[in-house]
Amino acid sequence: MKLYWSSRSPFARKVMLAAHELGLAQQIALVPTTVSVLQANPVLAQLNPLGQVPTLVLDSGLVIPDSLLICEYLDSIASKPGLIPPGPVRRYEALARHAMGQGMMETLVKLFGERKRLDDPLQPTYVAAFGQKFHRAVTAMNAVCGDRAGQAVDIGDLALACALAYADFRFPELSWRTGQPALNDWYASFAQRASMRATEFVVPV
Ligand SMILES: N[C@@H](CCC(=O)N[C@@H](CS)C(=O)NCC(=O)O)C(=O)O
Repeated sequence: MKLYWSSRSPFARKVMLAAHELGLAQQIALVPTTVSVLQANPVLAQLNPLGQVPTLVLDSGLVIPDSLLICEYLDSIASKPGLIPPGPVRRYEALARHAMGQGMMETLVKLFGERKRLDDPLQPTYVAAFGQKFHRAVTAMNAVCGDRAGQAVDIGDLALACALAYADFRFPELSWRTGQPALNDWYASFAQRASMRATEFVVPV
């Protein structure tokens, strides 16, 4: 299978984190792909009209867009699945944390886009609102991450780790650790995982 992927995309990193955690990384051929909201990548847009990374293309030709859907597919073919736990309680508890991490990533990606819109008089208002949204989510996750101690890694952990790693990568000035000791400890431990080390963000030279 082929993954249209960018070394700067937090959504693509989440997919590769899942692949490493599930022991499937060697089965995925990465296709480095440059995307822009303003200019569709012609090769990718043929496969996924949304023109977004990550996009997975199976050997059968089936195209799977969207990072959560791709993670769900990988979990379904793994010999030891479990990133999306079964049963209504654990499943939706994990997916709810995933939605929070995903929303944090989406907020930061929008914030990154705002840096390029310096001609817009509302730019500072958007920057402030996105920053506040991110900090509210960080505070909420600081309050619950202690419950993850000793639990098996799940999709919610992957999304949260990618969001915080992306904040460090693009927005160190947001200083998300300030006043969030539990989340700082949780992330410091999670960041030691082999999957995190194998999927570091990279800006191509
Ligand atoms: N909901 C999608 C979001 C993917 C996404 O926004 N990817 C960005 C890169 S970080 C992208 O492809 N942007 C180009 C575009 O939206 O046209 C997912 O989780 O996979």
